[in-house]
Amino acid sequence: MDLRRIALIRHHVSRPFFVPLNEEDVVESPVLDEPWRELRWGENQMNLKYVQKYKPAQDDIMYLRVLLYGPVGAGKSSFINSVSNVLRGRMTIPALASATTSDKSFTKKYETHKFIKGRGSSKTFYPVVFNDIMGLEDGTNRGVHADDIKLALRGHVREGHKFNPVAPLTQDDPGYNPTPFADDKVHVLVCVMSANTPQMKSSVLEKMKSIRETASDLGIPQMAMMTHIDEACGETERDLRNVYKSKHLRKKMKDFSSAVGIPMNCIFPVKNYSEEIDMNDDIDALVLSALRNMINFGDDFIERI
Ligand SMILES: Nc1nc2c(ncn2[C@@H]2O[C@H](COP(=O)(O)OP(=O)(O)OP(=O)(O)O)[C@@H](O)[C@H]2O)c(=O)[nH]1
Ligand SMILES: [Mg+2]
Repeated sequence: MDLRRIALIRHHVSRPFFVPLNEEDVVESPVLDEPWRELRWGENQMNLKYVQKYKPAQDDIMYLRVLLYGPVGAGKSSFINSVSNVLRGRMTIPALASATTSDKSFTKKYETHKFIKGRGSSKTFYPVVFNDIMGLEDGTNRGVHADDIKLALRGHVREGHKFNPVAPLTQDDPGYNPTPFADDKVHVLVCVMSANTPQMKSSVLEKMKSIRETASDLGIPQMAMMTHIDEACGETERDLRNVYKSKHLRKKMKDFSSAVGIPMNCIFPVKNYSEEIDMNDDIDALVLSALRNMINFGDDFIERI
């Protein structure tokens, strides 16, 4: 065979093979190539130690108090359970969460959740406590009253107080604490919302706005958690480590940030323990990341008061 013919055959074989694509055939990937926020997935032990070693910056404050608020069914009670699981290293259920999501709040009382540290005679509590609260509902006279949350911020709501959506707490009520201690007051206000719901109702947003304004006046740091990230995005459901690569979740966080006015760097996505029966390192990593930041924000506030 002559050399010219061999060259021609080679040329033919190495020609790229193009398939014409219609525009609708080009599907954009739901995930980014690189995560937009770094999370060190393998460092759970380091973050857990950080939480275990934490002590509030002031001696007269035994407990850093975190108050969770947000729409009904967002996962407030479930987050308390998730934190408890991470701290105890096993499944626990300190806060009753609802089995289903409805438009009526499952949690009705003001309850402080403490987490046991150590065993036997060395048993104590972690110096971080969470207050679970009734959910915010759409419309007036439904769900927790925004004024009750404002009283809770100042420490005026007594343990076990049953919220009354129609009548907010008054000074004559037995549930009113006229003389709160420094650690009855709230040190971090955390808004919990689900990534798996459409836009929040305007009446709920209004209530959240007025609560945030009071917290700002009091100088209380605020952050938010976005739950249900597994249900809201298939890529995250498949692998939680895609959380900061998911375009959908990033957009959800941005929309939420502009709707409620909480900056992106104060919003943390989490997946709560909901149907699992065993512990999971990736769930723990997200819970610990949020928890560590809560402690830092709250402690900055404690230092200032
Ligand atoms: N898949 C999934 N389910 C969740 C998550 N967080 C909470 N849930 C489920 O959502 C439902 C509502 O959760 P709760 O923790 O009761 O919500 P809540 O904010 O305390 O609700 P109220 O007390 O009614 O205001 C429960 O069935 C939980 O199991 C999550 O991140 N992922
Ligand atoms: Mg609840």
